[in-house]
Amino acid sequence: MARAASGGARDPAAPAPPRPAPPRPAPPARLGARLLAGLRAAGCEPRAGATRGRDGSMSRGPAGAWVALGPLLWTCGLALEGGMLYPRESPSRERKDLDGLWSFRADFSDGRRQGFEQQWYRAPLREWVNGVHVAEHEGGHLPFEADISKLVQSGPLSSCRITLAINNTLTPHTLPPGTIVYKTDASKYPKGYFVQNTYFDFFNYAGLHRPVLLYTTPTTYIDDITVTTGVDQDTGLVDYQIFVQGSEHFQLEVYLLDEEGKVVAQGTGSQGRLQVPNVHLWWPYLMHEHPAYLYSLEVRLTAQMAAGPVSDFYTLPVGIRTVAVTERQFLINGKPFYFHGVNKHEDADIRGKGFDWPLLVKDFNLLRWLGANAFRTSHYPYAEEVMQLCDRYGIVVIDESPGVGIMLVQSYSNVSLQHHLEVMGELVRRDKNHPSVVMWSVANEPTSFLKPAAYYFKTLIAHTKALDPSRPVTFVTNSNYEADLGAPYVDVICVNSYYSWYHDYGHMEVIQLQLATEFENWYRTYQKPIIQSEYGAETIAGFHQDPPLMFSEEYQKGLLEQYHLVLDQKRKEYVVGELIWNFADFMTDQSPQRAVGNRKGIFTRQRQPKAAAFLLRERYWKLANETGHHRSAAKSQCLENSPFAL
Ligand code: GCB
Repeated sequence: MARAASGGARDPAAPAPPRPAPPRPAPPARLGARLLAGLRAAGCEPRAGATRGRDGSMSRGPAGAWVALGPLLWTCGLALEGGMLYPRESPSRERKDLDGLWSFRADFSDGRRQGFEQQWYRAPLREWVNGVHVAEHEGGHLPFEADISKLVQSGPLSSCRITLAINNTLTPHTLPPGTIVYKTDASKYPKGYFVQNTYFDFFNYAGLHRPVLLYTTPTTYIDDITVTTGVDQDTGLVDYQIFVQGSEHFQLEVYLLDEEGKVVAQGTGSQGRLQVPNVHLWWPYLMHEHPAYLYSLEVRLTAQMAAGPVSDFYTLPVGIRTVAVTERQFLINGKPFYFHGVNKHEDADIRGKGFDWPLLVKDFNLLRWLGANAFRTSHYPYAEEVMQLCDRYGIVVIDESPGVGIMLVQSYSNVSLQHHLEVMGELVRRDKNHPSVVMWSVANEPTSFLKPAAYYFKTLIAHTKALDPSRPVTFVTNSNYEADLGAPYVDVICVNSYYSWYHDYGHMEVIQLQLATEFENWYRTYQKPIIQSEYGAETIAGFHQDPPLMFSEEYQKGLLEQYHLVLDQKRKEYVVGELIWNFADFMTDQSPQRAVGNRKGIFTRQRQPKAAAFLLRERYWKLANETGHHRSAAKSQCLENSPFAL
């Protein structure tokens, strides 16, 4: 048990004593290999099968037992052990990025279908170090890690081989769900022909999409930190809880530093409350003259081990802010917040879904150019580095799980629900400390009118709230307001609609009536704030038509303008946000409805603006000036001149 578990926050009125210099850390003794998500359990040609380790160590042990115990056992037993702090360098920790080109090996052997015949896809993703199996994980997008201290060799000539086997098959019980369908008509398909079906609209890229990191900690180390924040008049409150692994005998010191590096509060012990007088709150972009204020929480651990003292240091960025929902409003720091932003995808030319810093910086510059203050991580958790930039730039996030395409009745089974609960646990564990995250979304457009959806969403939402009582929870619906069985459990109604796009083609004149009626129906039924979580039109950049025809830039603009007329009325009542579909064009499966991907972006896939980007820019800056709580902001073409440039 942790020692010194009581609060121990210092008197906020007393001046902060100088911090003692960090004690000299003991040499790092524990090596953790962290495979930071991107291990998307989706997407490659199923015929490529699971990628095999170079050592060929794909043998599965007693297959029957695996199938019988299946994902439930693995997710329950393994997924939530320990914390998932982002690996950072510190005086006691080293971090090495293993980015680059790995030796990929697709299986072209005669037995390559074995995996499908024996249903290996029911098993999680696996990882070996120097031929020893160290970890497995089910599901993509969220990080997992393993302690590999005992396996790495020491000495100048030794090398360390890390092997990953990634199984990209989607089943009705994975997230997202999918099905493997065998085509048995011998007149049309060769023997054994099958396809992977999915129920979502983005390309299912295979492989590793995010960094693989190797990092060290001392043998006794800070394993997890949970921070929740509050405000009492002009005093900020930071409640912290720290988990330590490796010893029960340790001391913890905690310092909160402002942006100038000055200690503004300090405490000791595994949990406590820090009080920050004259607090600088974390405000969203364009809601304050100094948005996104981040403090640093420095945690110092010292433990007495048989071999001598051990120290560990970890610094967590902390934004102090509150989030609340009323019948008609979404409040940040007690002030009404209106989401004017976008839905995104992790997608671009060349990189596909792969994480890319320059792309990320470009996207954030475009968001700021646009005057967007929010986005939804449609339709899966984004890389941790994205969330860190949101914290830094004040971009508010609706953090969505990979619960997209939940269509089939089988996907509401207990096996599926158990996995979904586990995934929400992993998501909350990873993103709980980000001030930018203001709401969890457990799913996108499920068949929430099906009978089992009621129990499924009731359980899932209650579980997510229990994991994190500090944030509202939603899922994004496109079901009819009367038929939706999950809506009673959400805090905010998030509705997608495509008036004059997927029906009433070309008839923009019906949008206002249909949209206003829909809002009124939802509000009358639930008295909860509403977000227009998707709307948009497919547009090929450079297509022009007057009068506006579908797929032209003029049609996209015209359709958005019709939506805006209604949004402008209803935002005075209970509509609290609008998120365009989509920030940029993105790749999808091939179909007659998609002309090389989904073209509903207001930017092209190469991040060039369509006419709609300029329209939205006008609107978002106007909204910022109306709804922000600061002196009027002049939008500028060039970010350096912007009052909000960082
Ligand atoms: C939706 C989905 C999104 C699609 C979009 C579209 O409702 O949530 O994933 O890409 O519609 O363009 O059809």
